[in-house]
Amino acid sequence: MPANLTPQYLKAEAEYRRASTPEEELECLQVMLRELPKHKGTDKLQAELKHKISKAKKEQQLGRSAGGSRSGGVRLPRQGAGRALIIGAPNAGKSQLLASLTRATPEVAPYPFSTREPQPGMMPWEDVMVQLVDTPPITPDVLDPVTIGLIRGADLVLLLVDLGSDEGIEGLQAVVNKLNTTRTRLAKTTYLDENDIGLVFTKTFLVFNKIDDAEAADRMELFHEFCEFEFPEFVVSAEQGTGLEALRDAIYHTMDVVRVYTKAPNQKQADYDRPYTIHRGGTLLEVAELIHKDFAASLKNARVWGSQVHDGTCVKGDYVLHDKDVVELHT
Ligand SMILES: Nc1nc2c(ncn2[C@@H]2O[C@H](COP(=O)(O)OP(=O)(O)OP(=O)(O)O)[C@@H](O)[C@H]2O)c(=O)[nH]1
Ligand SMILES: [Mg+2]
Repeated sequence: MPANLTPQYLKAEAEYRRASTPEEELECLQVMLRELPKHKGTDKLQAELKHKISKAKKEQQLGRSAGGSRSGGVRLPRQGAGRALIIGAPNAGKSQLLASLTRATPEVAPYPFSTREPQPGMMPWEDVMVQLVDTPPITPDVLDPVTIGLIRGADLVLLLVDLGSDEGIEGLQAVVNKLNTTRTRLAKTTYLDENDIGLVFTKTFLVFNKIDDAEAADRMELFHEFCEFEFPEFVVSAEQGTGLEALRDAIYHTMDVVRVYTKAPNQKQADYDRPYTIHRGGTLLEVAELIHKDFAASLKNARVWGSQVHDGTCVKGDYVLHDKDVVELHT
């Protein structure tokens, strides 16, 4: 990706990955093109964006949905500080992981293909929530287009490895190989291919599950002998809880958000029950937008209490927030 991309570009790019209609896609592409710094180094990307825009316009005129990679009309609203998607081969323990990290109650079963639809749950981390989504299994023969759409739009993918079975490594490789035949891939960080922005890479953790199994350690050793993946690795027992707290922390920190508490001008105490979360580097205006669309337009200034400012400092909409800032907005 070229350097000096504006926050607006990056925001539009994230929304582009999540777009579920040609209209949304077109809107994001137009913002990306407008925000892209125009110089020799971005020639290719400019051309690619223009190409995508004209394609999206044509598709819109024809009233067709864009490509086969969208989430197939399934609407799973995003909630909380971000979304991590649980994927893997059949029986790897995906649903058990969702059940152990959230209050959701998916079907956990000792036979494969028990999950048929994506299912969300909210994972608490301190006083905020991250959305986790369980998905149907991926095999050499089966990959639900809905799952592909969800991978594209996720902030993080948790790729589960079944250490409870001798077929676990094979199952994992099948998942990665299957995705490599699509335009949605797993990677160490999230990005779009500069020469082909339809090719999306989503940040992935490799999660070894069922470490409580008697042969799990041997299987993991075998894995490291034969496989090389660049993903950060976690070792857990979703069933018994081993390693889950380290995983929970890493999931939250990957969302790269800060918490902001709001306080009404006539109140002494901030509302500490319900922080807003915005991406690190985000401004006061973004918080105002989260509270209410009209709020951002009418925002005059705000007072801030936090670790980086004197208590009650008066700031404008472009103020960059820090974790646990308290803000009092004035319109
Ligand atoms: N020993 C052990 N068994 C586990 C663990 N996690 C899940 N299991 C078992 O593995 C089996 C499959 O678990 P599920 O969570 O249903 O697996 P899944 O990946 O959702 O399976 P599908 O939805 O069919 O793809 C169940 O019998 C679970 O009890 C674990 O950490 N240790
Ligand atoms: Mg399941």
